[in-house]
Amino acid sequence: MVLGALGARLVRGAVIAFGLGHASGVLAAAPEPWQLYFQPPASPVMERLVAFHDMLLVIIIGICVLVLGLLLYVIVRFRASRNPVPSRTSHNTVVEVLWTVVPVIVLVIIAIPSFRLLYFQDRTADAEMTLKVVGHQWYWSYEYSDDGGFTFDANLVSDAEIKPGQRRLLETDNRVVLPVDTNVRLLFTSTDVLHSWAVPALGVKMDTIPGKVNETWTRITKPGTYFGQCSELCGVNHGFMPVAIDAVSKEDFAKWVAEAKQKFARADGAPVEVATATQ
Ligand SMILES: [Cu+2]
Repeated sequence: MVLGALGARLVRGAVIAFGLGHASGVLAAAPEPWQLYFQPPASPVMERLVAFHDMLLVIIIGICVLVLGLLLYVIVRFRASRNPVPSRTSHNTVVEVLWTVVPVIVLVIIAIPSFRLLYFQDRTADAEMTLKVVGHQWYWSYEYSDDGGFTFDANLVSDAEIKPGQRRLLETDNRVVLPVDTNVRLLFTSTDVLHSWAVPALGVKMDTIPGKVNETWTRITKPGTYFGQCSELCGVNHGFMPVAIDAVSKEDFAKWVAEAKQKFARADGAPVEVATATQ
């Protein structure tokens, strides 16, 4: 147990020591060269995912050490030179019960927090706003469904257009903007094929499926920029439909919404139609 916790801490220490993580005040959560471990968590779900991962790491290391120890013991203690006449033992009821019951107990120990986390990720009872994510070949569109709502597309910034300081293959022409410390209901669908909207720092990875609406939620705990990518093979440009999210204060978000309503208004002034799951 101690070894496992130490291992997890060592890995995390290395991540921070080599400047691969951002210990506090997340500015940009994105994959880094030679990164180990997760991006710094920025939502309650991701915090719990990391804690669950660390717990599993402890259990896995414990099992590996135990099995390796038993193997080494058997190899040394029962080697041919020491046992010229081998034992003919074929059954031992106590040992057989133990190696059945102990793994079952370990699996139950893992299953309980695992199911709790699955239900925690599932949805939030008190969503303060809704963001609908629609997958297309090969870009995302976003619908802010509250207050009349507006919608826009987010396309990859190509290599030809990328500016210094921007992240290649992760930058989009329009970023998603979300307020921090707000329960956001996330709805997902697609107009063509399966995609998957994945943002590691938020612990969100959800398939977008034509004709179906999936739901999860997030609550971003730190202002900053969060990057993600499509994580379901969806065609030739699968690798070129990133996600870029700006998490801002509630006041800044209200300002952005006012601007976005103008910027993304329909030419005829009609309210933006919210796409249905079946197009
Ligand atoms: Cu895709």
